Amino acid sequence: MTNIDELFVAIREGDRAALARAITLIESRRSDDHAMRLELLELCHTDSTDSLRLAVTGAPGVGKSTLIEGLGLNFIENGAKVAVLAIDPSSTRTGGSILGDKTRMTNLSKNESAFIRPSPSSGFLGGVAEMTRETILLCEAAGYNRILIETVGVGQSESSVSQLTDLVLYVAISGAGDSLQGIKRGILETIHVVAVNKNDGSNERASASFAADLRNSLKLLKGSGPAAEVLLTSALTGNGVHELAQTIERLCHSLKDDDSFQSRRLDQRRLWFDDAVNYLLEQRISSDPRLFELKTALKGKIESEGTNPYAAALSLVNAILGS
Ligand SMILES: Nc1nc2c(ncn2[C@@H]2O[C@H](COP(=O)(O)OP(=O)(O)O)[C@@H](O)[C@H]2O)c(=O)[nH]1
Ligand SMILES: [Mg+2]
Repeated sequence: MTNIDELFVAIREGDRAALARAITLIESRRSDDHAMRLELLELCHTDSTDSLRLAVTGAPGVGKSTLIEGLGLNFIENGAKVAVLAIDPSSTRTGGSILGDKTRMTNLSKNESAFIRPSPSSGFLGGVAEMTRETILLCEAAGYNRILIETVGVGQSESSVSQLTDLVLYVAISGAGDSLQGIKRGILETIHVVAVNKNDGSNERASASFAADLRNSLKLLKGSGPAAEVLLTSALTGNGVHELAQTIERLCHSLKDDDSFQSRRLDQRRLWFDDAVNYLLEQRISSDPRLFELKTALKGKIESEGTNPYAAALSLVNAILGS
């Protein structure tokens, strides 16, 4: 039996093993851990406003992890504490990417001021978001003030990660078909900074013209608002990484100077509430065989008997309320 108060004190004191244990507790999702989880979250409740939550997204292999190592070390040089959460939806299947991510960040992982947590997404709907929100709060309670969240830029993960973060960094490379057309529109609008990475060796010319194209397209797309900034980086040589870190810090400051930072966080807290209600209702249903059977039966009726979905939902909700 874990003593949550003791665990929390250890987290606050910067004990990384304690933080790792707490995250494991959050991720376990065992129903008998439910009370402990809640207790832990209550303790971490205060939303840290001196932190920056940065999403780092982009296709596999573009250099996100390598760039995070460089960015993280830059932030640390400026006095920050850096937590890296790598969420890879594909890693539950292959297991490979997570190992890859770790080896790309050897210097960062050796640094006293860094905490790296590769997390396979647990696979259930909304799982990435739910677990990550709680993990962010734990890291902030432990004093980490630069939270970098790496996700693979495919599928749903990147749009949900923008709902958990203050800024979104998109990592792209020239060629490889990774043009603007390849980026889904809804995602493009959530991006604050683009790093055109692998700007080294024979790639340099193509990178520069790709970056220019991106700047033009992003300007058109944004209309009157500020367009996402495009920077050239080489995570391998380190060129441009310091400038990228500075740009991110500058954007962070300007967001905090007006209301947008706080209002975005508030929107995210509202969304968390909605997601949590849905999640808890789902849990209630799946932990009660009678409700679970009713739900399955109602779904069957929608398919086979043409039952009205609204009416079916109403009878399920009534059954939950009456149970
Ligand atoms: N030439 C070059 N290679 C890079 C650069 N950044 C990363 N790589 C290499 O690209 C591969 C994938 O990098 P990784 O950081 O794991 O990409 P991720 O899948 O986006 O996290 C590795 O072999 C890196 O060494 C860069 O700026 N230039
Ligand atoms: Mg990676």
